[in-house]
Amino acid sequence: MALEALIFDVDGTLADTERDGHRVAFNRAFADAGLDWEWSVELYGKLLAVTGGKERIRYYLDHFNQGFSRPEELDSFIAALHAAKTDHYTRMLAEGAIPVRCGVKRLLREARRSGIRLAIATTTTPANVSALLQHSLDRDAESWFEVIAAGDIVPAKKPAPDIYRWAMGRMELEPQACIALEDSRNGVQSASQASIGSILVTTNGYTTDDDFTGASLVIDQLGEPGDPFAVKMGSAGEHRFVDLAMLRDLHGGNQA
Ligand code: XBP
Ligand code: MG
Repeated sequence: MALEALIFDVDGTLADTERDGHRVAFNRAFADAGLDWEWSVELYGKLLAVTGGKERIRYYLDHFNQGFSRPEELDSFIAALHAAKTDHYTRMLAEGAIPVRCGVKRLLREARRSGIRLAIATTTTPANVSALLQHSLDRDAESWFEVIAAGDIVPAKKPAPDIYRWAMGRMELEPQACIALEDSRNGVQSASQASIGSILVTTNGYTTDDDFTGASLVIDQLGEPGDPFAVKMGSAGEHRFVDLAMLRDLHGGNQA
């Protein structure tokens, strides 16, 4: 089946948002609430095992801060903390704190010119996606994507396949017509369980040692002409940076 659509993950894939974005915003929200919690770079790497900010806070309490005396209404306590975190995070993005990753702008521009359909499938909160697209990519970038599937729109977050299924359902697309672009093991599992066979991974500092079973190709970045990617798993043939020709070859190879 011909390649019809690219479905992008957000955090770690479009931009390296976790260490200096989300993590910092969580810590600011904790401080505002008078909590002495401090998520270090190292601890946050462990917490990333769980996707979703609210789910991550709960995982932290269950496994890394069992001594914390929990309020009776734990769900609303976590929801309020998370809402404050989202405010901090979107404000950071509005200040231009996080650029998109190498090659992202170029690839999206080429995809739009060629008429390839674009979508987003992410675990993060919708307001975070809007802020990142608007401030780090382009003022109109939200309109580049036919579907933005994000956050609590599905009850089960990645690695569950639901968010990819939701996006493809909205676009009436078969998984065989799509490529998923991801950065993490949870993301690859989500796309793979949604029957997407073509999965391109660009790793980042937190995911470099993940198990990417199910991915078609794992590289360190999309790259640019003159700034090639390094291949970590699979084969990119003669390609040195990710463009549509490369993605079509990757997708075609997967159909064989
Ligand atoms: C990444 C996530 C999110 C973010 C934090 O999603 O797991 O939870 O870390 O954002 P993806 P929220 O890689 O699928 O883009 O606090 O809004 O959940
Ligand atoms: Mg990701």
